[in-house]
Amino acid sequence: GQHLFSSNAICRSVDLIISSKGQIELCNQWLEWEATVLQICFFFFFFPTSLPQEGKRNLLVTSALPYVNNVPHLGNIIGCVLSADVFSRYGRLRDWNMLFVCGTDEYGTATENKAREEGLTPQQICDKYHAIHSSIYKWFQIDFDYFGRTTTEKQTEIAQDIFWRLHKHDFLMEDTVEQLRCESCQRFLADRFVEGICPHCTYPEARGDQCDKCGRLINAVELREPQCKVCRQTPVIRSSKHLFLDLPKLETQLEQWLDKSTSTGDWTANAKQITRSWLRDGLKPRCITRDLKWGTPVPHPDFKEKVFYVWFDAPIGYLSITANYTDKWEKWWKNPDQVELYNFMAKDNVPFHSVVFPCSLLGAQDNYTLVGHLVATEYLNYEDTKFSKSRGVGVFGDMAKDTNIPSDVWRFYLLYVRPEGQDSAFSWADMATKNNSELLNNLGNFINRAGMFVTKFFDGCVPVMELQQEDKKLLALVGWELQQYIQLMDKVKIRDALKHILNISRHGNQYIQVNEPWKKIKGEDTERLRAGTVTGVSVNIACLLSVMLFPYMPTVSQTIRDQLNAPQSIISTMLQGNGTFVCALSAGHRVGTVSPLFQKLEVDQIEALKKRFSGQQVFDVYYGDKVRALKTQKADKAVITAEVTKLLDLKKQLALAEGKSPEPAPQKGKKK
Ligand SMILES: *[C@@H]1O[C@H](CO)[C@@H](O)[C@H](O)[C@H]1NC(C)=O
Ligand SMILES: *[C@@H]1O[C@H](CO)[C@@H](O)[C@H](O)[C@H]1NC(C)=O
Ligand SMILES: *[C@@H]1O[C@H](CO)[C@@H](O)[C@H](O)[C@H]1NC(C)=O
Ligand SMILES: *[C@@H]1O[C@H](CO)[C@@H](O)[C@H](O)[C@H]1NC(C)=O
Ligand SMILES: CC(=O)N[C@H]1CO[C@H](CO)[C@@H](O)[C@@H]1O
Repeated sequence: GQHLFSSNAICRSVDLIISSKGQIELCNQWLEWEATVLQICFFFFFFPTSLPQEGKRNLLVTSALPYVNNVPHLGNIIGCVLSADVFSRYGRLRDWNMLFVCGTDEYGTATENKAREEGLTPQQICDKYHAIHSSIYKWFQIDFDYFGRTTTEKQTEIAQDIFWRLHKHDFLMEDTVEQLRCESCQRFLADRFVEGICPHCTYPEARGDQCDKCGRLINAVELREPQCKVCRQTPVIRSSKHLFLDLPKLETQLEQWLDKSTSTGDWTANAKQITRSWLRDGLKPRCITRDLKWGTPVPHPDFKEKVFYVWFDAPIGYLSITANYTDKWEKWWKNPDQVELYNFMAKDNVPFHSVVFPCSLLGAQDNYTLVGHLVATEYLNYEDTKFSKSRGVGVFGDMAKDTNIPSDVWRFYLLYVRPEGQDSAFSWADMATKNNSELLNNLGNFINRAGMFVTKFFDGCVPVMELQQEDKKLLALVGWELQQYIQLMDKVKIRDALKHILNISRHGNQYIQVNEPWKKIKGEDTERLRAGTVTGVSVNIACLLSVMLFPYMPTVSQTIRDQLNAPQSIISTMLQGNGTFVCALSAGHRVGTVSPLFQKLEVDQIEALKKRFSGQQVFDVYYGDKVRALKTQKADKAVITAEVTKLLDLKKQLALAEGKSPEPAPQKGKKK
């Protein structure tokens, strides 16, 4: 039968009791061999193969394109880029051929507006925020093959090509739309630039797309007493001709393809359910054009003044970003037989990836690679409330590094509470507990003890192992956990798989506790041999853990491998079998300098952080409400201005008291 692990792998050297001289020779052999492996790895890591290969699993991984003018918060990071990063790192461990692309989504009204606010051009805004995004993801060690942007020539070229193909195959239709136009600003108003009285609940500050009070969707022209948000003038209704994608005409084809994709691929339950409910309601034609300037121009002569609407344009960004990475991008995107496409996102993005974008590609009829695996997270809350872009509640990507908590620890905790299957919450107290109990006392403690025993009791060389029943039992357990990990990771159950890593070190700690190698080392020869076996087994498990941790905590993984002086090759070989335990550190292998991996997160430190990140929230909510109330009562402008000034002043004081440079709260962004 198939064994969970091959017990003879770890005890290859069981019957070879090597003299101390022999051990040293073995160490030297290892070193030479490692040098060669290092060179080979160097070659592969720095000149990555970027094209699909015959006979390999070729995985194209995307994470939803973050909107450029927001600073992403922790919820955004775990939902898209971090989850995709863990999976693509795992894919490399499995020796699959991976391409991981992402980039900033840069067109649209929100950018135009931000540019106006900051007195810059839209392109300058994009440049500025693209750099902010890049640096945040770099700090979080998100290892994209390419992080691009949508404001490129490739985007125009590919979006227009798809447009003309849809046009040629008769999947576009024209219709007239009534829109609000502000005559004094000389432009059509996007939904979020109009405010007025909600036609349903009479809330006075409803937006053009939705009412914040009653939550109902609104058509901007239905608002009572609409106002342009920029100049406060009353807009007029104008009709304008637009192009629509004929989704009803593509529905049958879409359903056929969905049946196949959802039954053979890994679609999360929420992705399937959201998609089903869209189809159940029947598809309606969707407008793909907008009266804006900042966008991909519509090439049709009758629609010269218009650009593509972002939902049509943005997913095409995956293709154009790949095109900016390699001229042979079509080998990834027009290769449905060889390439498997994984899309990562938060659940609000599902319909665009499961219905709308696939329809664009199906209608364009150019043999595109369609999504085979759709991985959607639920929402991550902040403490017991919601992350709020507009109110600045929660931790945003650029603040994480100011906490002095290492990026690996952030990654660990976010992945530990990943909203996989249900909503979850980020909590400071819980983060401290997990930091101290799981990372420090469990994982870190086991790996550190294993390494320290080798250093202290065996002069830094892995001792000879003679496996007994108890050791084999442990290895069977470890092999089982490893196999669960592989099966879960293959299915993108990132959070569940992490628990198996922690359980391996839990088993390891118990094993050390029961066998007490620190006592046995002082005993008779048989006792000393026993201490050696326990140490050798433990340090090999630590080595396995360093590989299993690589997707989650890349720096810690590297630190462990450095400390154990483990061959670099284990990263690309250890998980290729499925659940086979490999003895990477044979008797005689010399380890490096071993030191603790983690530090304790102290209670007062956590309390201070918690206070710091909720301070802004308190001020914003309190004073924000006050200002809004005054506005509603139509208070004197001077009174409102005074309150706003006070709010800004208080925030500045707060920031100074916390030793930060005062910065404006991150702005609310578009919902995608
Ligand atoms: C896209 O590629 C072109 C040419 O390779 C390069 O000049 C440009 O900077 C790239 N653009 C982005 C946004 O990376
Ligand atoms: C689509 O691409 C695949 C390669 O992935 C190829 O085998 C197939 O013939 C192509 N189909 C069409 C209709 O071009
Ligand atoms: C891991 O170990 C804990 C504690 O022993 C146990 O409660 C849990 O069920 C285990 N988890 C998995 C995924 O095996
Ligand atoms: C394990 O590998 C064998 C072949 O090496 C394969 O047949 C089997 O399906 C794999 N099992 C899992 C659970 O991946
Ligand atoms: C165990 C662990 O990861 N500890 C981390 C907790 O947070 C502190 C920051 O204060 C880090 O230095 C530790 O590494």
